Amino acid sequence: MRLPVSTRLFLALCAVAGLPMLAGAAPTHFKHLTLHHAFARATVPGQEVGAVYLTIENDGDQPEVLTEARCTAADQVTLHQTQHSGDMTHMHHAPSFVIPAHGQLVLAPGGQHLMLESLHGPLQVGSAVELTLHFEPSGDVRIPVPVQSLQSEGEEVMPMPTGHVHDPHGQEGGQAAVPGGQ
Ligand SMILES: [Cu+2]
Repeated sequence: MRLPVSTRLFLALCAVAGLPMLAGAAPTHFKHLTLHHAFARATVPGQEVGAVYLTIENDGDQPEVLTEARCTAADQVTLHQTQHSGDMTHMHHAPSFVIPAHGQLVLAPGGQHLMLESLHGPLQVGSAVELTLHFEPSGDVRIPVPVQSLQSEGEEVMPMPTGHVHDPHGQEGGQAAVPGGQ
């Protein structure tokens, strides 16, 4: 059976887009919650704190509240909110994070995150830590969190697909050289 061109193209795109996902953790389904895109920032030796980011979706009819977190790699995990006022950025503790009914909570660089405090050692790219999240009312869920590099706070983490090179100058009808004038 021959697949239509559009289907074959779609499958090819999925294959390309799917590659980077192999490096990350699979989503975790827990009751009405789905936890995905979890990652921890790599740290350097001597660094006392680290950060974990993830997205939590709530398919339930009731809000869920993330009240507590624990991690195998640190003494303590706190819920943090980054705040920008003028050109100052600071973080403060948040007592809890709410995931609204049929909504989501995105923990991302520059915003809400989980702070790993008193790290037991450097978090190295390619390794993983184990995170336990406590939700009210659903209870505890444990997820693996891969360690990834992140150049700077607030920078989008975009895994580069391997084996696929996108030529920015290709396709679009060719780039006509603009005469420079004489
Ligand atoms: Cu923080």
